[in-house]
Amino acid sequence: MTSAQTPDLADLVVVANRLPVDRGDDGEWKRSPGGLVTALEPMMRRADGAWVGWPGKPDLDVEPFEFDGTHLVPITLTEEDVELYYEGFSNDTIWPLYHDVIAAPRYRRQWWDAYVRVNRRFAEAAAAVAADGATVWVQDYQLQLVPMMLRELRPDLTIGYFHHIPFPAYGLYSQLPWRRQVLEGLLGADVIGFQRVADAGNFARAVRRQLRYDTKASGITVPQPDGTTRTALAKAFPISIDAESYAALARDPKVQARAREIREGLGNPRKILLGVDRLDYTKGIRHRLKAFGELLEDGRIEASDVTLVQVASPSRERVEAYAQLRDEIELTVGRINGTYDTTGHTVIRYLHHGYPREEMVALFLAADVMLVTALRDGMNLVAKEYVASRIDNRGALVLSEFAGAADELGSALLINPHDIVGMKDTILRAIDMPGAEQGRRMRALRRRVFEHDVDAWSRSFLAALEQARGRTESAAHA
Ligand code: GDG
Repeated sequence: MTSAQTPDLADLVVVANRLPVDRGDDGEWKRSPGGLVTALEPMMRRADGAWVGWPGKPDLDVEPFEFDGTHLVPITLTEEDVELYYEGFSNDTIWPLYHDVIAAPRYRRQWWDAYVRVNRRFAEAAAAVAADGATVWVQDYQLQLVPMMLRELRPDLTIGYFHHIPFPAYGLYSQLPWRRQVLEGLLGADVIGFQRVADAGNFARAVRRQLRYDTKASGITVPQPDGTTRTALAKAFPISIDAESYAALARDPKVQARAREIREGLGNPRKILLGVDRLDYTKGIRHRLKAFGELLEDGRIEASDVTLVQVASPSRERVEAYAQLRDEIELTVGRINGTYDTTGHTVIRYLHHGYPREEMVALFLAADVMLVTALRDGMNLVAKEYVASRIDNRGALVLSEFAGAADELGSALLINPHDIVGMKDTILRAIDMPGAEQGRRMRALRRRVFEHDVDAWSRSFLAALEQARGRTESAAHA
């Protein structure tokens, strides 16, 4: 990970809220299962990189260490930082505001102060570990101020930022009391990546309206303190998955046997529907349950024929909106099951757990219909994971237009989850989809996901950063 002259400095630095590892109760570090880790792993190995992030537990103070060929730089967050910066500003202000205020964002000055303070801590750690002229790639909404802070500390760096969640329309964004500071923070990057073309457009519009900077195509002209200007690129780079690793799991005879076992365990219903989400109000789980419950009530699906498996993995449980959502979902599931279950059959198998990847793929293989009904979602990787796992070219994907994945996966059955009548019709269509149509659609979906996998994503982002470096260097020599 060293540059030629200066040991311990990295030429490529990733800065993310979380480190790519978790510490077990035994004190051992383990690679965390998250998508971003898988996404960046090949690139980190190629580049001998460093990764700056929080180790995931409050008040944990550990020295930098090597893990699997990557230099890890842990950032300590106190209990108070976690409450104000992470649960507060990141997940109770920015998250609901950027997901079109599905839940009401809360604006607290104390949370903002903590966000600034913690962003500075990340920026300083990244500045300390980056080699001369290094590339730094900042990840996501918890760290929107880091690009500008880093540029001020280290003007020699090439800085990228990727935004994993939506960027809202200006009419909503403008609610944010610190709307200028956040835009200025992001504009510290040379390349600002978004999931959808619409997100990049919303960002450019906010910049024009708030800061009055010129924007042309993807370029934003940013005035510099010395009176010159530089160009920041704001553009869509839709994230993806390691598609081949899902297909490989789906080919594993043990996973296939497990898929059969899951079906049998549910009493071999004619059709299995599946939802897999973090338990989050953006994912449209309540709307999905409403549509499913009404289909049973209307007699359009036969209770003994169908089971909906809903995995709702525990998430942000200390944030009030999440605790409330869990209560609502569990009440609804209980009501539907109480009405339609028999001693031998359940209509909704609700699972409030996280599962290993093998089990997720077995679930994908067992499911005839995958339901992705997000009210707003940056991308939604689950939709792509289902597609990558269907090596048999079977199954139907019902996908919300409000998930970024809808821009790429046009061969899915697209729905507006607010339109319960439309969603009910589409779920029925998915349940009854003929095999030939499943095959036609699934082949088209798979082609897209395999051609645009996560490696292609990180390569295209880094290529844009390299071009930005070229622009800066030629400007410096002009
Ligand atoms: C954010 C954006 C964007 C879930 N439960 C389990 C489990 N998962 C895995 C899924 C998937 C990942 O977690 C969730 O990714 P999503 O994309 O669906 O959603 P967010 O967590 O909201 O992610 C989103 C993403 O960032 C990337 O940019 O797509 O829009 O909101 O990989 O499979 N994995 C395992 N057990 C579980 O119980 N192993």
